[in-house]
Amino acid sequence: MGQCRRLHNIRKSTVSILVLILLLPYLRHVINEGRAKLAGIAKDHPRQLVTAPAIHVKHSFEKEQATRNDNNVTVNLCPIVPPNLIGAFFVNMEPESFEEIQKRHPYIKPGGRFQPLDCKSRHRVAIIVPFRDRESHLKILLKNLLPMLERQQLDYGIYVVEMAMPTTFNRAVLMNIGYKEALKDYDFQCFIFHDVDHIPENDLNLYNCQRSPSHLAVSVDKNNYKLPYPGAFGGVVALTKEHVIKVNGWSNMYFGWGCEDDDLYQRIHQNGLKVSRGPAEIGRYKMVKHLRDKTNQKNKDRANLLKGMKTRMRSDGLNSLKYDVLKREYRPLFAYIFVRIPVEGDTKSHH
Ligand code: UD2
Ligand code: MN
Repeated sequence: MGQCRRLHNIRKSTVSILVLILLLPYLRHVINEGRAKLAGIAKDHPRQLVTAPAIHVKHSFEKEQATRNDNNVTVNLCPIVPPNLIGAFFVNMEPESFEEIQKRHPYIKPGGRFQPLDCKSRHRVAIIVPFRDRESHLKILLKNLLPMLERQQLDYGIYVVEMAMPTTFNRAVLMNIGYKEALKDYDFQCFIFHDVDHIPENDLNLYNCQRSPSHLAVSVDKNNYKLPYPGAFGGVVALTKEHVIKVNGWSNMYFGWGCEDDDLYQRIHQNGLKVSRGPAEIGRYKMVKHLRDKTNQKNKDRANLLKGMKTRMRSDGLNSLKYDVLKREYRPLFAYIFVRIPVEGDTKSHH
């Protein structure tokens, strides 16, 4: 009986392999069609490929000639549509050492700064990553993100902002600090606030800013690639410097997990702005699997804080931000900013 079944199985698998081989050309056709469709979608959705020139390009740049600020070389302005995009790409979720990653990116300057070599970028973008004890996530992120940012021809910098122990984690306050510290280095126009565990899967999801603040992590594998609720604004978002100023940045009061992203979403709407989103096929991410961190437990007060957001919005944010910088290092692949955040009753910290 056992023998019989095994023989039967062997025959069955031979048949399946044969069927698969016969189907191969058809499968390839289906995959190619899918890619073409994606490219088509991108064309129909200007968010992914074209940005609002009014925000990003000064008039003098429109002449297609520009001077790059490094050695005063005159180069052409990069094309509006970056020519080397590939759409959906293979995401590699294995961490790799920073040194290995660096070897593949010889043109990245200390602090994770990069400019395209042969044209002047249209976008000066700072990527702000809130961080604590997630080194393997950071390695996976950089490994997948850096090649994509280069293909997108951005003039970018990466800021990893870590919060000192033992204070309960506060993601939003780290976003505010990243924004402020990045502006001390360079005249960034656009800020991508980026969870360390969100790994992009499609380079048509351009890391630049537009007229409206945008939610870039539209579909995440953890949520079965669906938006969890209409006002979701977690994971990865893009705001211009003007947007950040208009909404007074993020609230500083959300210690622990939850609702700080909803607070920002409401600030945006309270200030007469709207959130834009591209198609789910393009705003795709894998989230590195993880448990809730011990020092980032659910914030019990989050619903109340969110209820009172409107009355606090003008006084709680960039204009009330307090922190001490403990370390500021221009590491090969990112600027590392280590900070202490004062908590109530703590009088030692000031800024
Ligand atoms: C959701 C949101 C996230 C944020 C969070 C609530 C989505 C897709 N994601 O993610 O954007 O709003 O809920 O706070 O909606 N971190 C550390 N070390 C820690 C804790 C947090 O580095 O110990 C950073 C890290 O960048 C991480 C981010 O904070 O990705 C968000 O924390 P999370 O990943 O634990 O939260 P999660 O996955 O529930
Ligand atoms: Mn996460």
